[in-house]
Amino acid sequence: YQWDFVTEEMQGEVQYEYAAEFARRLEEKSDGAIEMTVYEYGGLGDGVDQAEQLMMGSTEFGIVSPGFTGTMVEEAQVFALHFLFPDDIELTQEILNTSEALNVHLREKYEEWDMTPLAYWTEGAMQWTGSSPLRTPEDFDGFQIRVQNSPLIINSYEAYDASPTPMDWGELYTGLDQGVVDGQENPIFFIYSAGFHEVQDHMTISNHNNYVAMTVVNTQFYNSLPEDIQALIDETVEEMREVGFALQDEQNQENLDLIEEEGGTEVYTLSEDERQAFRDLAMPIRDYFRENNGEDAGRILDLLEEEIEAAQ
Ligand code: 6CS
Repeated sequence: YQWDFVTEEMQGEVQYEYAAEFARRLEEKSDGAIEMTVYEYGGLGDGVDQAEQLMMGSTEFGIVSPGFTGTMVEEAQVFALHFLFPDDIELTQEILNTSEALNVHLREKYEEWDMTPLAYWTEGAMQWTGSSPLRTPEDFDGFQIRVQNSPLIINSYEAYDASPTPMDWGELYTGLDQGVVDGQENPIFFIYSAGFHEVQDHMTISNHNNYVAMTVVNTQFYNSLPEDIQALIDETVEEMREVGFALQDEQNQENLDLIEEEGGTEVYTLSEDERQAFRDLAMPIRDYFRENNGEDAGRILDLLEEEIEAAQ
C-alpha cells in the first residue's frame, strides 16, 4: 500500500509531527506493507483544497480543521462556537474522544461528503493576537480579524461587531504585517511557530474556543480496505490520542515562554468577568447554529451540550 497523509502545518508543528508518528507506527505494524508520504502545509494546496482532495479520494488521509469544511459540512461548524468546551483541556479531550454527538452523528454528516473523521483532537485553547489590545467586546468594534473560511466563525465575530475576513494562513503573516487584517485567533504554539507574534503587539489569553483538528480518512477508500488493515488503522488512531495531546501540550507551554522571552508582544490574560462579557454575546450564536446549520444541527448541539455538562 502507498498512501498520502496531508497536514495543514509545517514540520515540527503539531499536525505534521502527529502525522509523521502515525505513519511510522502504521508502517511498523504492517511490517512495511503500508508506506505513507506525509505532506506539510502547501504541498497539496491550501486548507480548503486539501479538504476537497480528501473528499475526492485523491489523498487517503489528512488532518483537517473543521473551519476548512465550513462551506461543506454545515453541522461541523459547531466547533466555531465560542465558550462551548470546558476550559480544562484534558476534559475537553476526553469529551472529544467519547462524544456520541461527534463520533457518531457528526461523523455521519462528514461521511455524506466521503470524509470519515476517525478522531477529533485538540491543538490547544485559542487566543487572540492584535495590533491593538483586545480586552472587551468594544475593542472588537470594526476590528478586522482573520478567520478560517467558515460562515459560523464569521457570525461569531460579527456578534462582537468585528469585521471577520476569511483568509488562508499562508497569507496571514504578510496580511498582519501589512495591516490587511488587524488580528487573528490560534493556539499559542502556532502563533509562535508561524511568527505572528513578530507582527502583533498584543496577545490576549482569552481561551475563547478550542482548536479542534480531525484525523480524517476518505470514506470509500477506508471501506474498501480489508478488515485487518482497518484494524491496524483504528489501533493507531487510538494510540495517537495520547501522543497528539502531549505534542500540543508541550508546544503550547514552550512557545508561550518563547513569546514572553522574545518580548515585543504584550501578553494579557482576561479575567473571568472580562470573559463573561464575550460569553454573553456569544451565547445567542448557539441558537443561530441550531436554526441555520443543517437539519441535524439542533440534535448534535443538544447532545453535545448534555455530554459536556455530564463531563463537568
Ligand atoms: O489558522 C490556521 O488556519 C492554521 N492553524 C492551525 C493551528 N493549524 C493549521 C491551520 O491551517
